[in-house]
Amino acid sequence: MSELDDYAAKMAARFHTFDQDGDGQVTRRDFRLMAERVARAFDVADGTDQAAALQEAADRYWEGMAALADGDLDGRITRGEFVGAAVAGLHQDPEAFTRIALPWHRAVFRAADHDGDRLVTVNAVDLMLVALGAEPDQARRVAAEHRTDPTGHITEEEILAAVTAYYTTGEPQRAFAVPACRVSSGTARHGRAGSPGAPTLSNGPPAPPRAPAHVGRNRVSPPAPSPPIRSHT
Ligand SMILES: [Ca+2]
Ligand SMILES: [Ca+2]
Repeated sequence: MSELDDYAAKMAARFHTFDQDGDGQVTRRDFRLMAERVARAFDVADGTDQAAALQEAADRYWEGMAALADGDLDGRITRGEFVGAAVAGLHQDPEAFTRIALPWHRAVFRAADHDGDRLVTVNAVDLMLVALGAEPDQARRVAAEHRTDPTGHITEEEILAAVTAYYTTGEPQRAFAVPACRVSSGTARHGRAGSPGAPTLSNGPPAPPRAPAHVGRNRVSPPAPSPPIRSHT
């Protein structure tokens, strides 16, 4: 598979984590549910500035993705549109990522960062991942792979750099399996979602109900088939 195919497969695997209500399409409601889930995970009370910041960031993220993805402008993003949007709008384009998705990830980090020092614990990153749809065992492993500072904390910069790499490159998904559905990318790398050249999913088996890593692995470690896992027992 090419780097682009790897990327598209990774995004196809993520679709169900965005489809929070499980109706097979992503809508503004799903993004708002995602914000509510993060708020609950970090005890962000309704009516606070932080709750509003999460909702606003989620709305912004939805609007950015919809502008890229919603080819028929019906307010719903299908899996194919979602993958097409990520390929056409985020892949290899950190500036687009910064505009569309980074505010959301920053808001999630800040919800987790109770004291506002831009540092969070490994456990907080674990909770963040689970709130975003990762399975607990996988979230724990990915959280533990992050580079920590001398005090054992993970910086905001580390998290946002990892998330940017995750969404803009075909870096392999180590912590989560990529489903077996194939994506034909053709020459559509710069094509708009829904256009004739946009990538489409083949009729492969559906993505299994598992959540890939949302934030990245430790980018300073060499790739290893069985990365060391910090014991949480
Ligand atoms: Ca949905
Ligand atoms: Ca903190």
